[in-house]
Amino acid sequence: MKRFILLALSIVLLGTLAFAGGQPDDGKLVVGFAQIKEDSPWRTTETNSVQQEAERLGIDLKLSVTEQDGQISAIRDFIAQNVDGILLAPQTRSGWNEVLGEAKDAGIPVVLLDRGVDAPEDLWVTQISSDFAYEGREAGKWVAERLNGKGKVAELYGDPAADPAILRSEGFMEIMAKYPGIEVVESKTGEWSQDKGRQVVEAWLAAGIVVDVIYAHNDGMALGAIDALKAAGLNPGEDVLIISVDAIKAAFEAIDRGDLNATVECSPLLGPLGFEMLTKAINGEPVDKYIINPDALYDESNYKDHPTGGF
Ligand code: GYE
Repeated sequence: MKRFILLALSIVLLGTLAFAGGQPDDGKLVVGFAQIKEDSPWRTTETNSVQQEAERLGIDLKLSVTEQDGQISAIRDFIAQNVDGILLAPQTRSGWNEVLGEAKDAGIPVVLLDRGVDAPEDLWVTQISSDFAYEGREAGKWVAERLNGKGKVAELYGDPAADPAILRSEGFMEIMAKYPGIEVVESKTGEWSQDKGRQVVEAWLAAGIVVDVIYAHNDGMALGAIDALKAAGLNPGEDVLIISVDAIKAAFEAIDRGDLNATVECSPLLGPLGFEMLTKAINGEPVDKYIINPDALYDESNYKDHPTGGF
């Protein structure tokens, strides 16, 4: 009988040790990914990039896809599960200080994907993203050249609280300020979505607002603008020029049809860099605070040169 009790106790003890820290100790890294809930090809491509890289590396990925409040809850769940690291695509710039402080106190490194936050830099390892102000400046230079320095522009804004929208607008306006003959007559959020982008342009048309160019912070809203212009009997890409950002496949298809004029690339393929930097941080190795993906502008003249035909 004594032997049986000893055997039972040793099994319980071994089992407990094996699950120390709340995870099966199979040697696999466990990473939580707090992704933004957003119905867009860009976001889906980014999620797939992270999932495929986790599979390739044999990492146990806990994926959560929610609005920002849900992202904060998800990070707290990841901390409770004692994950080894966290990937976060922060929906907006603010509201992260407390939960990122909790992750830091728990000794869990956080890598920011595709957007920045206004939280102190010691609360996160690195931001891996495009240079959004550069994207805005490139779009502004293209518009100035196409308008020959004179005309009216309307801006379809992303989420006004989101890092890429704020910086894409700042970069664009920095260039527009150099051309007194160009007037930005409208700027309204299309909330990153094709449907909302369409609604905004429909309202501009109904109000009799006439512009030469629409600058959209992402391809989704640009596609909505195209829908609205066509419904009004106008020729997008001719009557009204359209430039956007992201370089998703649908944007290149629209350029091919003559509906869209240009898009500035913004790569969503952040999985490999995300895990490379998170693994370095987990191993206590130094990581640059900002890791910027290079971007390029594609228009009618060079879109067929894109290596993959868009994301
Ligand atoms: O440009 C847009 C999505 O954060 C850079 O998010 C990303 C942006 C991207 O809504 O399509």
